[in-house]
Order: sequence, then structure tokens, then C-alpha cells
Amino acid sequence: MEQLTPSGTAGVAVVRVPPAQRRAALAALQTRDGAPFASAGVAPRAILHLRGMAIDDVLVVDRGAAGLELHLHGSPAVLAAVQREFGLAPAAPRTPAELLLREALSDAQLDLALEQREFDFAAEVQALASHGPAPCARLRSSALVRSRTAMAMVQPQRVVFIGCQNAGKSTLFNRLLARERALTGPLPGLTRDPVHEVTTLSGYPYELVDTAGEGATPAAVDAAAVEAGRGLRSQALVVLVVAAHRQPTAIDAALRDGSDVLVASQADLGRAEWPSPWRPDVVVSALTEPQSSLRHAIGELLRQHRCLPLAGPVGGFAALDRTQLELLLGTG
Ligand SMILES: Nc1nc2c(ncn2[C@@H]2O[C@H](COP(=O)(O)OP(=O)(O)O)[C@@H](O)[C@H]2O)c(=O)[nH]1
Ligand SMILES: [Mg+2]
Repeated sequence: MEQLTPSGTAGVAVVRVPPAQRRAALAALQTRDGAPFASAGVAPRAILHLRGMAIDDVLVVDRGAAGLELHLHGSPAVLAAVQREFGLAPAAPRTPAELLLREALSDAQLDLALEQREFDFAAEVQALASHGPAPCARLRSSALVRSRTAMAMVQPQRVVFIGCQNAGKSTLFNRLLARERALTGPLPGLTRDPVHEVTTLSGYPYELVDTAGEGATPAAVDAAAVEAGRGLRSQALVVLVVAAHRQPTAIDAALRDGSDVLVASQADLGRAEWPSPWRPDVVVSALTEPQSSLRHAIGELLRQHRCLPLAGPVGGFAALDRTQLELLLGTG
């Protein structure tokens, strides 16, 4: 038998019974009245008896040609008894597309997973080599373009929010996540350790990081918090948040150099005339504007900054992880 659920502590364990073990598995099942269990279609509940003992109250799901599934309780004692009787192997490793299918956070990721599940990636890559050198190079380069998009839809891109204290970073961060994850408020220094959360914006996954604001650091821990935030900026998209109703400060000017996009926040409180080189990429009122419009505005800003197409299926086989990408790069 094959354990489909991950090993570990859980309330339920799903086990696949291959056709060869179907008869033996059915023979170990009884109805609650002690009669032989006939068919999963009629009443899917059964009692599993092994070596003369009632082991578990299970659900039986008939997957046709794929075999039977037993939905057991997840206790190690139950699984050990099944293992002893029938043997129990961990589920076969999943492809990146199957993993994405299980973990998709957005419709776009789900659609991509369903599209990519249709392809046998290794076979597709091998088939490239059967073309002449020129068509092979052309097909490979299209696959690489698709792969860049597909991988951006799988691997969360880190986005670090930086700016002065009270710029509105934590408020923006929370509203993008739709929950109060970081403390917000007028007191400076409310955010200390960087806070990380994953969400999708415009269909692409992001690891958002809220950091301690730059400014006066009254205690050593505040300075350490600012330093920790700075350390996260390499390899990340850096979003500088400046309150629209105030003038950018010297600190903002210093942060501007290392940032990728500029967000003018708190626009509901008014807009100060900013000096000419200061042109925000987007103007938001994180506290007051509808969450969907805020998420859309920031999602589109990031997507366009990264030169990515609209998220969704990519129109052909594509690499979803580094291993697949290396396989593709190794061709031709
Ligand atoms: N009116 C208004 N107030 C905001 C907005 N964003 C943040 N604030 C307020 O500004 C203060 C500082 O916000 P916070 O997100 O903690 O700033 P941070 O220090 O940059 O993380 C808080 O009192 C927020 O409620 C906004 O869009 N509009
Ligand atoms: Mg904060």
C-alpha cells in the first residue's frame, strides 16, 4: 500500500490500495454490524480488522483503475498495524506541478499547475533535441521565456518595505495580507524584528517583509532591528514607503538609492508638493482604500517592474523549479 498523506502527526491518513492488494484489503473490512464489507459505493464506512482485532473505523473510496483508498485515522498505532499487514510505502515523489497543485494560493497558480501537469517535462526536454540545431535553439529559448514566468509564479519573490518610522509600512503590509500581522501605530519603533508573510499579488507569490523604520533608535535593540531589516534587502525588491503628506527627508533620500519602487502612502491625509526628482510609482491610502484596489495597485506595480506578463498558464511546457530549469539549460 502507499501512504498518500505526508508522514507525521495528523488526524487522518489516506492510504492507496493498489489493485493487487484490493481483494486482501476488502477481506479485512467489515460493516459496523460485523457483516463482510461489500462495496464502497453503497456505504463507504467500514471497520478494519487485522489479526482478529478491530483496528480502525475507516472510509473506503473506490478510485476505479487507480485502486481503493482507505481514509484511516492518523494514529501511529493504526499505520503500524497496516504497515505490518500490507506493507506501506511513502507516496511516490510528486512533480513540481503536483506540488503546486496542492499549495496554490491563487487561481493563476492553480491554472498553471493544471496546465503543467499535462506535460512530462523530461520527455519534452528530450524531444527538443530531436529537432535540428536551429529549431532546437528556438524552441528552447521560448521554453526558457515561459519558464521565467512559471518560476516567478511558483517561487515567492521577497519584497522588503523600508522607510522612515510612521511612513505607513506596517499598515500597508497588513492590508496587503488582509490581517493584522504587524503592530501599527503612531509610536515610532513599533516594528522591531522583520516580519515575513507570503501572499499572492496579481497572481504572483511574494514574501512580504515589514521592517523597522529608519530614524532615531532610542535603544540598542532598535538599532539592531534596523540593521536586521537592512540585511534582508539583497536579492529582494525594495519598496520605499514615504508619507505623501510630508516632504521626503534626508533619510528617505539615502534610502531611495537602494530601493526599486517608491510608494507614496497615507494620501488620504493630503499630498505635499515633492521636489521634482521625487515621483512616486504609486499613490495609496492603505488605511482607507478598499483592500482589493490596494492589492491590485501594488501587485500590478511589482509585476510591471519585473516585466512579467499577466499571471496564468504559460502556453507550453515550462520549468517550475531549479532542477527542471537546469535540465532545460543543459539541452542544445
Ligand atoms: N490616515 C491614514 N493613516 C495611516 C495610513 N497608513 C498608516 N497610517 C497611520 O500612521 C501611523 C503609522 O503607521 P505604521 O503603519 O505603524 O507606520 P510604520 O512605522 O511605517 O510601520 C499609524 O497611526 C497608522 O494608523 C493611511 O493610509 N491613512
Ligand atoms: Mg512599522
